[in-house]
Amino acid sequence: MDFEALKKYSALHPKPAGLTLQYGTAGFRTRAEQLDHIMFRMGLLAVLRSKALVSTIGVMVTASHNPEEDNGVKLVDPLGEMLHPSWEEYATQLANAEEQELQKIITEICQRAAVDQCKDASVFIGRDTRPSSEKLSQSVIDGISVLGGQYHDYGLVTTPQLHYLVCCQNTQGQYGKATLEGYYEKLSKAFTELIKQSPSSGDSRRHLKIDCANGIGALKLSEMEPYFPKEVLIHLYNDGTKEKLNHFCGADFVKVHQKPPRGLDLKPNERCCSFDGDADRIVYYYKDETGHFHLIDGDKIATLISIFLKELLAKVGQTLKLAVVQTAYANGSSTRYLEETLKVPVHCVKTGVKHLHHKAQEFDVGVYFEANGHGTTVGDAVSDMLVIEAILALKGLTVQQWDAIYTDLPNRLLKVQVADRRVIDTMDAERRAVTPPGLQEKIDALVKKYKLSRAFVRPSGTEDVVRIYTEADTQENADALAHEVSLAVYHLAGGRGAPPQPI
Ligand code: 16G
Ligand code: MG
Repeated sequence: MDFEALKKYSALHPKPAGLTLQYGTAGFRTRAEQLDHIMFRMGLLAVLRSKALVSTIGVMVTASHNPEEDNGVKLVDPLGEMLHPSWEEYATQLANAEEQELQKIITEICQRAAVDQCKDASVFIGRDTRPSSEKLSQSVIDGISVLGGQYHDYGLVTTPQLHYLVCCQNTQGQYGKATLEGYYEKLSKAFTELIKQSPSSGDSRRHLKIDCANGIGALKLSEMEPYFPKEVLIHLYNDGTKEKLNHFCGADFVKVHQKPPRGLDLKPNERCCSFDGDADRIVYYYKDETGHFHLIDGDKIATLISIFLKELLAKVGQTLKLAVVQTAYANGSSTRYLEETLKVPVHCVKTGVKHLHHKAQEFDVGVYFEANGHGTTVGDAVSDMLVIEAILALKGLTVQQWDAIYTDLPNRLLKVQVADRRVIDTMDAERRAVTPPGLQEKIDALVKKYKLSRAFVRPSGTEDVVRIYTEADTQENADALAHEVSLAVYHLAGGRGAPPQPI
């Protein structure tokens, strides 16, 4: 390795003094102006990972649903999966090293991870539409180049497209062609085959309104449109030409606020969906005749897909093992429906796609979704949308009928600022708090006061806050319980600022 060049180039990507960042649930994420050195260093790390596995590695520059001013970066492993957790620690070490320590840290990683420095390195790069993304991806390229790695810059792509491209490359094309055209062809071919079998095909066109969060999804869906079968008509909103990314729109906004995005004119009973800023999340929704908004989240998407797959397996007389993987945020009604009515085993794991993905791999057919709309492959809003549209067409279901499969329990999500969120440690897939002492006992006592209730708290992996989730028989009770739990967190876990106010 040319450590002189490393010294020279790392000085061009200086680390702001005193800044420490963690490789979190989905990589590094913070204000864009703090990330230049991180990008350069993740270029370095991608080269090391590529040499260690003798495979192509992906680097995606995006901050997903965060505000436009933020940015972030995550690494993609050879089969299009999230970076293996054993390397997250190396990422954090490299990110936080002082400039003069970089050489030492790289040498250490090479030793600990048995990196053969003589191997070639190959990295695929992609980025979202944020104004800061292009320059930041150049810094990734500097990091790759300084360690002698080869790269292919795919430019503007969705996060799942980069995952796909990396997987194709490492399976020598078995998974598909490592081009965007290959991605569009693969998905639309599968979709066309499926929808051909639907009873209504030919006589009616399916309309779908899509809120693209003013992000990359709009660009890529327009590119893909010519590949769609003529039965499907998509209408794109929030395409990024007028408004800011994720601003009052996108899957996260719709899920958190339980209301339609700005910029999409919602007519009664029309089927609509929202992507997030890098198009790896999707939620559906509609408005009924009385103007009432109905959210169809990741749990209901998982349920629809499971019903379909279960019927399919029964039809072909297969005894393959089907299971659904959820997190603690899954609505209690969805879990009950899946287990008791559909009789499909459900597993609960920690928040974050990598945990769900890992668990799902234990079954012949594993369906996984987070309530927030991340699911199936590494979460691909486009492929998820296509599978949903195909299933609805095949089963002849309207959006209202889909929604009526079960009724969500009223719920509330809150966050509380504390001095150090690490004082909260959890177990049982984040459903119980082990520390601070007394907190779980207090939550248990509060939960007992309400019907059909449930509550848990966990430190966020992406923001400096503690998250609180509650469910109960009525919205008033879910809100009251959430408020009481937030007070308990505030008092027992070192709350900062003014105490939480009732909702
Ligand atoms: C990240 C995760 C997402 C998770 C969220 C939780 C991926 C690709 N993304 O966005 O799955 O739901 O973090 O955020 O894994 P939190 O820890 O702040 O609640
Ligand atoms: Mg995302």
